[in-house]
Amino acid sequence: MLLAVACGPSTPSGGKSSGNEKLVVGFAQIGQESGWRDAETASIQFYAGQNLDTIDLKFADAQQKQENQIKAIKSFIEMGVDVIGVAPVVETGWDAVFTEAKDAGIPIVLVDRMASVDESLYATFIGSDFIEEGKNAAIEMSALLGGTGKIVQLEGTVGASAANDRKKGFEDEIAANHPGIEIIASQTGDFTRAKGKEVMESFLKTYGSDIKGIYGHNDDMALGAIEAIKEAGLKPGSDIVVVSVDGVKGIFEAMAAGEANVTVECNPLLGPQFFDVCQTLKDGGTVEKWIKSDEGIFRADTAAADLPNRKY
Ligand code: GYE
Repeated sequence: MLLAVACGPSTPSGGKSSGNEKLVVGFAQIGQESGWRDAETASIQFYAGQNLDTIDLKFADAQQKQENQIKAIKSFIEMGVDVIGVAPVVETGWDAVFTEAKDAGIPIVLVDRMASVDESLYATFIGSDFIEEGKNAAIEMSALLGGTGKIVQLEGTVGASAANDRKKGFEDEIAANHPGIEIIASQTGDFTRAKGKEVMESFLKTYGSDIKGIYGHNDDMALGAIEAIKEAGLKPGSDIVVVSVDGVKGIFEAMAAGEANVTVECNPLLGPQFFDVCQTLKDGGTVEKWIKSDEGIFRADTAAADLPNRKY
C-alpha cells in the first residue's frame, strides 16, 4: 500500500506534490505534557479520522524533545507530504529544518506555539495571543488580591513561546499597573502537573503562608500546585488564590470546588482549522500569517454552570 502511494503518478496541479490525491499532512506534536496538549492531539486525530477519504495524517509524538520534532520534520520532507504542521516545543533552533522544508516546496504551519524564524520560513501561525493571556491573568490576580500581595509564578517549558510570552504579558502588566503585587518567586514546572506540584512544594517550604497567589502558565501546573497547597494545610482558592491559563475541565472542577479562582482560556481544538489551512496551501491559496483563536476568561462563580459546556 505504501509502495503504491510512493510510486503513484504525481497530481497534475503543478508545483510539488505528494503524488497522492489525498491531502497528506505530517504533524510533529510536542508530546503529552498536559490535558491541553491531549485535547489538541485528539482534535487533530479525530478530524483526520473522520475524513479518511481525503486526509492522510502522519503523526509524530516528540516526547517534548526538539531533536525528535526535527527528526520527524525531516522524515515528512523525505516522504514528500503536502504540508507539515509543527507545535514548536521551544522558539529557537528551527531555521535549518524549516529551510529544508522550504527548499523541498513544503509549507510549514506553526500550530499553537510560535517559532522565532524569518516570516518566509512558515506559512502561518494558528494560535493564541500569549502576551494578552498573561496580561489578563495579571489583571485577574490583582483584582482577586485587592491590588496587594506576594505571589509566585509557575512558568511553562523553558524557551517555549507560550511560557516566554505568558510571563512577559503578566510581568509587564503587574509592573505597569499593579504596584502592590510582588512576584517573590518564579520557576519552571515544564507545563506538567507533577512538576507544578514539586515546584510549589519548594515555594511553600521557603515562603509558607506569605504566598497569597499563584499564577500558573497552564492549568495542569496549577492543579499540581493545588495539591501541594492542600498538603501544606492551606486552602487553595482562598488562603492562596489560583490563576492559570488553558481552561481544561480539571480546573473548572477545581473552581467549582472553590479551590481555584480564574482560568484564561486557550483553545486547543484546532484540528478543523488546521486541516482547512493545509488544504488551502495544497491548492496553492494564501492564508493569513496569524490565525488567532477566539477565547474568554472564566471565573469560579460560574464554573459549575460552565462545566457541562466545556469540550476539553
Ligand atoms: O497552554 C499548555 C501546553 O502551547 C498553548 O502548551 C500551548 C501550551 C498550553 O502544554 O498547557
